[in-house]
Amino acid sequence: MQKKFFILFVVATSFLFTGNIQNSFAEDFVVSIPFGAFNPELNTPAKVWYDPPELSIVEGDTVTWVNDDREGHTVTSGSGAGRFDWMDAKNLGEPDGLFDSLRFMPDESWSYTFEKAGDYNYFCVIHPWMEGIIFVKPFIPDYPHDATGKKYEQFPTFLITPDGSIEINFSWEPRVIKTHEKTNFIYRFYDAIYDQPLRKLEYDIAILQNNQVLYKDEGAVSGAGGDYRQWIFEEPGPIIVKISNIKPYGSVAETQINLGPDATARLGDFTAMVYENYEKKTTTEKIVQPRDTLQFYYEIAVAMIIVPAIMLAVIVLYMKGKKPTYNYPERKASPV
Ligand SMILES: [Cu+2]
Repeated sequence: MQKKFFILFVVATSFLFTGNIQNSFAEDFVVSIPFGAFNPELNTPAKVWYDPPELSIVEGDTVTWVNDDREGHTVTSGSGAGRFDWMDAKNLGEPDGLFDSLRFMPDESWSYTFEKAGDYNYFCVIHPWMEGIIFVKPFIPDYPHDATGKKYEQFPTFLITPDGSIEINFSWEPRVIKTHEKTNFIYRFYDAIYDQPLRKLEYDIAILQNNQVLYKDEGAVSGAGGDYRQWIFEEPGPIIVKISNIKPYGSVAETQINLGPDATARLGDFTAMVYENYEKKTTTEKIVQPRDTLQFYYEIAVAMIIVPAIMLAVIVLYMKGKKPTYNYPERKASPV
């Protein structure tokens, strides 16, 4: 049983970061080269030379150009001459080598799939005044998914540590992780045999992106019901959240499973993708990790004791200073 989990773990990990995110909702678009496109004077029925001349699509979408004209044309990436530059300066445009349909004849078509976000200018090398542009937006799945784009059918997602002892439930908010925006990673530990929540575990957590450790907390202690960590990513790209070295903290009498001292196989990796934030270009928010929160509360507690204590001391001293001194009249002993 344990071996099986370990194999599953190794297989699952080795599949990471091998493929690109697939846009399974990829769409097909058609751009017509209308009758008369060959004529720069526009004294033909053609109002534009590629129809539509501007098109917005998403990564993975395919555009098909259909030649509805009576002459051969090309769809060639690069900057065209423009109508007046061509007429006045005999500018022929400049291909950039990204894609080129070569000449295709009336009633023929040519397709191209745009895999990467960006703005793509194109033109016809035969009629360099013919220009168009394709705006390719990044594909962002609106469901929780791992770094390869594979959907988490269940979210929070979960895994069982290779030693078969602990189930880690893991999720994050918001579900689409973007740069310059706070992401909250939330996780809970359960014993994998009786499915009971585990409290007070000691563990290490690290957040990695592009082979760099962005955040690391060793010897963290989970609170009741689990724990969380916040992070703001500055760069887009796949991330791994590594939870490892899970150990009992103090006594774990609440559980029926026995967590031995060897924690080497008590770990789990979760992956996700960070996307470029097109609305927000800088980080303005601040994050406070639970550990810092505890520190913060500790400081508040200290302040709550020390501040009144000092005030009390000041008051006492003040009172002492003001204390009226009595001149006790000498008592004369009166004979009884
Ligand atoms: Cu042409």
